[in-house]
Amino acid sequence: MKVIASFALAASVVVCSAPAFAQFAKPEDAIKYRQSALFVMSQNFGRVGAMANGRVPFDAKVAIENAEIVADLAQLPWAAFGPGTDKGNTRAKPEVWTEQAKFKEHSDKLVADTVKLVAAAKTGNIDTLKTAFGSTAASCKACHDAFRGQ
Ligand code: ASC
Repeated sequence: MKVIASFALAASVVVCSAPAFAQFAKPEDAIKYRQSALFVMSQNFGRVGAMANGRVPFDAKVAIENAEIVADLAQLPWAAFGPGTDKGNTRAKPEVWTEQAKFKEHSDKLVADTVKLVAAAKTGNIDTLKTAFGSTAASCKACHDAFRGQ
C-alpha cells in the first residue's frame, strides 16, 4: 500500500512539474502557431519601439494598444514547444528541450517584462516607456541568443 501511495505521489509530481504543452494536430501546427504568435508580437513590439526610439511621435493610446497585444501574445508561444516539435521549419535549438527550466525562466521573464511594458505605456511618460521597452527587448535578445539558431 505504502509502495503504491509513494509511486502515485512520485507520478503526480512528475505530471505537475512537467511543462504544460497545448495539443496540436501535428508538430508543424505547433511550430506555425508559436512562430505566428512571435511574429505578431514582434510587429506590435516594433510599433512601441518606434515611439520609444523617437522614430515616430509618441502616442500614448497607440503605445498602450500595442503593448497590450504584446503582453497577450507573449503568453502563447511556450505551450507550443512540446515534444516532437524540434524538427522541421524551426530555428529552435535543441537546448529548448534539454534545458527546459532555463527556457521557462526566459519565457517567464518575458511575460513579466511585457506586463511592465503595459504599465509603462499607461503612465504616458515616454522615458518610462523607453526603459520598459529596453528591458523587454533585452529579454527577447537573451532568449534568442540562448535558444534560437541561425
Ligand atoms: C523585436 C523582434 C525581436 C526582438 C529583438 C530584441 O521587435 O522582432 O526579435 O525585438 O530584436 O532585441
